[in-house]
Amino acid sequence: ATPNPWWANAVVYQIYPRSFQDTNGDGYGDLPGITQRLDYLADLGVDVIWLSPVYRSPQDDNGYDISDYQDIDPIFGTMDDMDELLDEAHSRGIKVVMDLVVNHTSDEHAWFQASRTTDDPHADWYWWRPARPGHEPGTPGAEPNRWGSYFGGSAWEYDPYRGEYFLHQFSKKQPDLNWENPQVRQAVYRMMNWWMDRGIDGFRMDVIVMISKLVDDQGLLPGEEGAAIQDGPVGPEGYSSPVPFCVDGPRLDEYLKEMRREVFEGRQGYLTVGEAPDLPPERSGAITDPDNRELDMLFLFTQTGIDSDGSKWNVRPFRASRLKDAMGRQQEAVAKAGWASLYFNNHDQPRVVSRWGDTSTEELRTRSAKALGLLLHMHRGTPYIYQGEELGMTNAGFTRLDQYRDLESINLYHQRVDQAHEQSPESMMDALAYMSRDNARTPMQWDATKFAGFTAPYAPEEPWLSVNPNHDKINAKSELRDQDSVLAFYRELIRLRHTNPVVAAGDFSLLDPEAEQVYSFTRSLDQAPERKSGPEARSIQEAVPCQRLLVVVNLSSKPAGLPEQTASLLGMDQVAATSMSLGVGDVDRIMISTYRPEQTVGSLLTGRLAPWEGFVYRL
Ligand code: TEU
Ligand code: CA
Repeated sequence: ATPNPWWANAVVYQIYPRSFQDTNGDGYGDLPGITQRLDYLADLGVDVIWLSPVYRSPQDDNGYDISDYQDIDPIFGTMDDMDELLDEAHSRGIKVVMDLVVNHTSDEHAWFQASRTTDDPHADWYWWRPARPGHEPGTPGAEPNRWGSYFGGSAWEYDPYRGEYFLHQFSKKQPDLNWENPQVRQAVYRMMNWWMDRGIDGFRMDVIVMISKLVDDQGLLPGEEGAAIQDGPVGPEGYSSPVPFCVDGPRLDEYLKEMRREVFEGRQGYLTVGEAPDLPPERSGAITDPDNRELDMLFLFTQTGIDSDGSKWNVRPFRASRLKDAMGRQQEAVAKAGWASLYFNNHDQPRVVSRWGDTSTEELRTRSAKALGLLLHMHRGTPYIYQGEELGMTNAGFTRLDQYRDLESINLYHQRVDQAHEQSPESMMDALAYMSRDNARTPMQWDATKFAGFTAPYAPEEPWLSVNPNHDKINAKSELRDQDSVLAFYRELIRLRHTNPVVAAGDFSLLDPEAEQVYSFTRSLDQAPERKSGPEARSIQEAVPCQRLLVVVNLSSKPAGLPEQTASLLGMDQVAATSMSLGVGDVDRIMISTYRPEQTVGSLLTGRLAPWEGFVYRL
C-alpha cells in the first residue's frame, strides 16, 4: 500500500530553472530543459521536483518577484512547456511542486500598480503608510519606522505617485502584500486552486511565516508615529530588524488554516512545505501537526545559521556540536506530532561540500560530499536535494564583485563596506566567497564541454552566471559512469529511504552531543510509537520487524576515535579501543558507507574512523 502521507518516505529534488538546462542558447535554463533531463532525475530515484519560480517576473530577485502568477516568464518558456513538463514528469511517477511567493509580489504586478491609486479597490492590498509627520516625504528619516530590508537599505520605499511609502521586507521591487485584507487572501487562494486544478502537486511556500505582521489596536506597525509598540534597536547600518514583528505574527496560524481549507481540503497526494526563516523550531511541531491542518512540513533555519554570528556575513568556524544542536532541536520539535524537512542546500545557501566539507583534494571532496549527504539523509524527515548537490558541486570561487549577480550579495557589499564601513572589502569578499547565494546558482554541471552542457558550446549567449571551471572534473556524465561517485552514493541513499521503514519513520536519538569530530545517532522503530502522522504511516510501521540503526559520521579530514556513547552501543572496549563483540565484524550489518563496507568493518574493529568515514550500522 502507498504510505500516507506519501511524503513520509519521499525524496524531493529542487530545481533552480535558470541554472538547470538551457535549450535555446540564450544563457538561461528553461522548462524544455527540465523536461529533457527528467530521465536523469527518474534514474536518480527522486519522487518530487520543486521548481523555483518560473512565473512571469521582471527577474529582480530571479523570479521571487512575480508580476503574473498565472503566466510563465518568457525566459523559461510558455504555459504549453509547463503542461508538457507536468505530463512528462507524471508519466515517470515524479510529482511537481511549484514555488509560491505570496508574502510579496513584484512592484510590476497589476495588483500593486492598481494599489498606487488611493480610490482603487486594490488601494489597501499592500502596506501603504504616510511619511513620518514633520518630515519631507521621500527624505531620510521620513520612513514610517526604522525597519531595514533583508537586501539592504530601508524596508520602506516612497512612491511619489501615491505620495506614501510601501513596505518591502525584501527588495524595493518586492512589496509586501497586506494579508489583513481578506480580498488579498481570496485572490491568493483562487490562484493556488487554479494551479492545483492544472495538475501541480503542491507548493513550497516562500517566507510563508512572514505573512502576518504584528500591529497594535489601531492597526499601526511597531515604531510608527503614535504606535503602541516600539520597533527594535538600530544596528550599525542604521536599521532595525522586522523579524520580531513579521515572523510568526499573531494571525499566522489563522491564515494557514484558512489556506488549507480553501485550497487543499478534499485534495489528495499533494505536498505543502513552508519556508520558515527565524522561526523557533519548537513552533514547527504545532504548524505541521496534521491535526492542526496547516502545513505538511517547514524549512527551518537553525542549521544554516551555525557558522555565522548575528549577520550571515560574520562568518564563524563550523563546529559539529552546533550542527547537532540545531538538527537535534528540529528533530525533537516533531518527534510526537508533525514532520521535518531535511536540507543543507538550496538556492540561497552556499554549497555544503565547500561550507562544511573539504574540497582541498578530489578524494576529500567526494568523501566529504558523501558523508554530509549520508548524515542529512539519515535523519527523520523528508530530504531535499538541491541540483548539483548529488554531484558534490562546489562553491563558485568568485574573487571579484563583478562576477556576482545576486542582488543581496551586491547590495550588502555596498551597504556594509562602502556605506557603514562595517567590514573591509577583503573580509566582505571572503564572506561572499563563503556565503553568497550565487555559490549555489552557477549552472548545473552536466558534462566537461565548454559550458558544462548547461548550454551548447556554440550558444549565442554565455550562461547568465559563470560556469564553475571545475566542471571538467565534476559533472554528471563522468559520475554516471563511476560506481564510486557522489551521484551513485545519492542514488543509494534514496533507495535506502524507499526500502527501509526505519530510515523513513524511525525515532531519532542523538548520541554524544558534545563530540566535535563524530556525529552519531540512532533511528529505531522498536516500540511502535504513538505518533500522529496519518493512518497509513502507521501501517508501514506495523509492517516492519523491529529495527534499530546506528548512524556514525566522521565530520573531519582527520582520523577519529569513536565517542563514548557510540562506542558503548557497539560494545567497544573504551580502554583497548577494540571491539568486544563479534557482531561488529559482520559486514552485512553495514547498510551503507562512504568507504567500502569491508573497510568500515576494519574501522569498527579498531575503533578508529577514517577521514569523512560515515556509515549506517544495523544494531
Ligand atoms: O528567502 C528568504 C530568506 O529569508 C532567505 O533564505 C534569504 O535568501 C536570506 O536570508 C538572505 O540572507 C526566500 C527565497 O528563498 C529567496 O530566494 C528570496 O530571495 C526571498 O525569499 C524573497 O522572496
Ligand atoms: Ca533558455
